Amino acid sequence: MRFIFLFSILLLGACQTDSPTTQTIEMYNGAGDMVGTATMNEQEDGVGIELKLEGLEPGFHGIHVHEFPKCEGPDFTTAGNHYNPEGKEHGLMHPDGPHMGDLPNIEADGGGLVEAELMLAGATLLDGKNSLLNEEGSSLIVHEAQDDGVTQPSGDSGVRILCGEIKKDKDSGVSDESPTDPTETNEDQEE
Ligand SMILES: [Cu+2]
Ligand SMILES: [Zn+2]
Repeated sequence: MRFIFLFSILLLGACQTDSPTTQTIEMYNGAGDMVGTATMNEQEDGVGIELKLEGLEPGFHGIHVHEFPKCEGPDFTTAGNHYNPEGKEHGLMHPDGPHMGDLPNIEADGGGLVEAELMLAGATLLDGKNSLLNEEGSSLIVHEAQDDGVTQPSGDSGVRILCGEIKKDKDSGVSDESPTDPTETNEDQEE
């Protein structure tokens, strides 16, 4: 019993450090409201993404990692193109694809909620050619429509509606313009 207790403390401790192998991204809509999170985990074959979102239109939405860690609403064009370090074509069904940042569509339920686990094959949060944290980082973008998996350059997935910045040092780039968000209290200090 005591061992299990100690073990869970250790686990908790591991979650609280800002380890480069786990990172929680805050997702914002075009109006600047935080509408969910994406927790990225380093795994053997890539980066796992645990997604929790609210307030989406029910149905399918394209989602990709884009090349710059810059989410300026309302259109998020500052995030650049899809993350594509290997110079491939867009689309999970494209014969010369996909971009490393391409992900399967997510589906929002009737209440606009998304809970999904995705895998970004071949990517890493550690150092390396395919690191999501190269240069200054990258970003995670959700689109209005679904990604058809073949059309260039973005699967005909429509405008960008949500954006979250993936950065090496999350605290250094915090914008003063962001509205104060009650969910942004320091979770690290919670017990
Ligand atoms: Cu995209
Ligand atoms: Zn793409």
